Amino acid sequence: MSCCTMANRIFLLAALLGAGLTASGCPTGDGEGQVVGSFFLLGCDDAFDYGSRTDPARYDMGANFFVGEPIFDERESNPVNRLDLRIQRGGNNIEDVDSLYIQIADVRAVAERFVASDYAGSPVGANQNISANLSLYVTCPTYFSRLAATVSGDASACPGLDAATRNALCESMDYDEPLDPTVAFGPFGPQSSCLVFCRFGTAERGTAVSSTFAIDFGDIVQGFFHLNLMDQRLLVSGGEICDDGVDNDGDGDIDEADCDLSSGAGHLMGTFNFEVRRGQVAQEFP
Ligand SMILES: [Ca+2]
Ligand SMILES: [Ca+2]
Ligand SMILES: [Ca+2]
Repeated sequence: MSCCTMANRIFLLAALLGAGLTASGCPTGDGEGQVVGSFFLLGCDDAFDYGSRTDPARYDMGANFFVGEPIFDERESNPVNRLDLRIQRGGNNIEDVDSLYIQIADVRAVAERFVASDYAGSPVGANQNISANLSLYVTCPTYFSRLAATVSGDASACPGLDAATRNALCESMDYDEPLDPTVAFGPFGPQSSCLVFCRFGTAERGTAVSSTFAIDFGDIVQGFFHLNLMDQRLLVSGGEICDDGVDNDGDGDIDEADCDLSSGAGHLMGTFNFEVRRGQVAQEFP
């Protein structure tokens, strides 16, 4: 971690005393990582499109703000630990930034996968244990929907990844290193929608996961991902989406002619390495 070595803590305490530090001595949002992509988004600002269907635009969030929120969901029969992770540029309210929001519905289920020797990541999509969406209030201010991660019908969400390759990738990952969204990343293919954790709190490969496993404030999360993105409005409409290899409306025909074209699609890739800390709500101007 860039922040939490003892020397850095002392430096930060000296330099930033009273400037919104958390109890651990690190500023809220501290961490490292990248969020880049290649996608199009039509109708950004009346006439302005971000890229086009045939020529997606490159994207770099300039991610520099990383927060997380553990949530204990106390359902009667089956309580479950959830986790929300948020990666942004700057610590403004979500309506004022580009923001990648990753939600884990069942943290223990991710840990169970993580500790397995053949762990190769988790699929990311609307109906998966991990979902993710990208809001773009800076890049595309009039786009009020989101680009959501979705598992494409004709591709496996997570590529094959043997233990040696996975470990080598995790050990050599430089979370500060810029990524090029036009170059293949790690084991991922162009339609992968998958998140591979390199660290997941206290989970340790080869050891059993306790029934109460959770990610808490102060735990480290580290990983890398490749997401297949689609306009969220289309994903929730229940209609047939053209050209995604999925029978979205469940009528038995895949990608039939009576379908809707997405007004935004593409892919996103990235890395993250941070200690889970709560994002403070930015002050509203009086
Ligand atoms: Ca159909
Ligand atoms: Ca149909
Ligand atoms: Ca379809």
